Amino acid sequence: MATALPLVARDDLADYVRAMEEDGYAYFPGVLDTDEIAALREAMDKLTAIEESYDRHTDPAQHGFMNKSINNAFNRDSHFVQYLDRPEIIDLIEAVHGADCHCIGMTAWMTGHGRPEQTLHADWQPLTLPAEVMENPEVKIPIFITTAHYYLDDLSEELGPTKFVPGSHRAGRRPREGETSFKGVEEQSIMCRAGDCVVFRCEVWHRGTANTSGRTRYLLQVHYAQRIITQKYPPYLNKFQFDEKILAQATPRQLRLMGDHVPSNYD
Ligand SMILES: O=C(O)CCC(=O)C(=O)O
Ligand SMILES: [Fe+2]
Repeated sequence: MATALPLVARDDLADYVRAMEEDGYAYFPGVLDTDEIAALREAMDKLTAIEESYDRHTDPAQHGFMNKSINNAFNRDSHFVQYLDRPEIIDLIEAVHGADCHCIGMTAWMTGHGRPEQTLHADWQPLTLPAEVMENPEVKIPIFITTAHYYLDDLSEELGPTKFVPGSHRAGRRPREGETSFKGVEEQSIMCRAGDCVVFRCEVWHRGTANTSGRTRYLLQVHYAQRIITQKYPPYLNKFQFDEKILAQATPRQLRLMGDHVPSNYD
């Protein structure tokens, strides 16, 4: 039987930062209320895939399961803009990436019945270092990229929870083929409730799992990074255009998160 990942709310921002350093992830219970969950699911349902923007919406008859993922949802419907800087979450993001950090992507992701198991992976491994270096407590790797997962369902094993190997960001490498644990700690399921948010750093070993539930899992992913790391807003070469109406409504902080920066290195 799969084990559930410990999900513990922290007392203050310093504790949340410590969780990112020690465990590689942090948990925020009940971020969205029932109405917000329903509104976000509805907004996700309304989105349509634009092939040029690398969106996907598969036909289950051909692909085996429904997979709808819409990139940069904040630019598609103003409803999503508030998820650039959701209170509490953004405080942690700015604390770990710096006050000039930005959003490198926002994906509205719906995965249907039949979605297969993913293999364990790190979303990005910025540095590969020997185990003896990583075991030195003085070695502190900056947090380069994080993802906030807003879960919009009560998770069950059937719906396909994300699995994490807690502490695996200290491996200094990606998981090897077939590896399911780090230092004796096995992968564990995020069995959270609709409206909860989990923030994790890019080096944490994790994976999506099979959806055998007969239902669709709704997940909003917001990716953040240190400013020096590029934003991923396809289509590229001048083809991505911000929606003027969305820019006109955005706050200065939301504009900065979309890329409205003051000059810095290399500018
Ligand atoms: O679907 C999930 O729960 C996680 C997916 C994931 O880690 C990925 O696609 O990189
Ligand atoms: Fe991933």
